[in-house]
Amino acid sequence: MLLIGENINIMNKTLKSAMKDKVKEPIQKFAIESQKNGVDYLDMNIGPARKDGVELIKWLIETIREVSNLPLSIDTTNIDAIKAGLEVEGENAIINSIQATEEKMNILLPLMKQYKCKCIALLIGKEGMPRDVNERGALAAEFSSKIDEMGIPHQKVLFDPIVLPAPYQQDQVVATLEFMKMFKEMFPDFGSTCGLSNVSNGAPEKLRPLINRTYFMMLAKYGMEGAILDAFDKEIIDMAKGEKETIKNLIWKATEEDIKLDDLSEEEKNYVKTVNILKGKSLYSHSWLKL
Ligand code: THG
Repeated sequence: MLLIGENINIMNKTLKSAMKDKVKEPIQKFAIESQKNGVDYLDMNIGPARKDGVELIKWLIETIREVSNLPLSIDTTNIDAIKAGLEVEGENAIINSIQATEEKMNILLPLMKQYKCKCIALLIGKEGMPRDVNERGALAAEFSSKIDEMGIPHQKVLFDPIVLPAPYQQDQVVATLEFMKMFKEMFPDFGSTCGLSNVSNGAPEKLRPLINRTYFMMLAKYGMEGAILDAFDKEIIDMAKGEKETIKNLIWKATEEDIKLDDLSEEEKNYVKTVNILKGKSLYSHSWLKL
């Protein structure tokens, strides 16, 4: 599993002001904590960063490099900022991300080739978010043929099938699972990843880790090879590293068949109920564990 810590992101209020005022300490604290918990990469999410993106990404890399040697994922749509990041980090970096539009692929794939780095291929096309499994498949096919045209090795590309929030778009949560079922067969030597925490956006804060962990294991059952995830949730990292075998097996079983709740512990019941939401068997509501 390739684990990318999501926590250095401009949506976080503390880090947003730290990035604005160039205060290193909170960012370094997040980097140290993420590395301690065992992620493989750190995502630097600076949003669109239309102004000052170049300066910001350079400063962020410098700041992180004082405390961590983990490779970095450059998460922005600002092309100059991506270039500036690659200039420093070279082939160790991941471009997060490249959308499946002619314009983005034509600009970013040559950069990827030049720096020999990895990229995340985001399954969003010129018409925006995919609406079902077939649209995801069509976008992946377009991306894949462009990659071959450019002579880029498949191993350098991590497909992101787009994870959407269960509280608002439960059908898309199911569609992404369905897509993963056929992904490995259609695109055997490409990698995969996803913005895992999207799935629990809008759910009660305390229950988000339960949703994230459950969905990650369900995706993994169908071949998902990593995620951009909450590095402060030590349990999800342990699970990804195979240290929660019993829970993982229960999640896998519940993904395939309907399981009786009667003989299960409280913790096990919660995982099975959450699987039932994420596979579309029960309708999402904030109180799904109480039903
Ligand atoms: N695919 C790819 N990259 C991505 C995403 C994706 N990058 C951004 C995002 N989606 C993944 N990263 C996050 C980071 C934070 C949260 C969700 C996804 C998150 N944060 C809390 C919130 O917004 O409520 C708390 C913010 C905070 O305090 O940190 O949920 O899909 N390729």
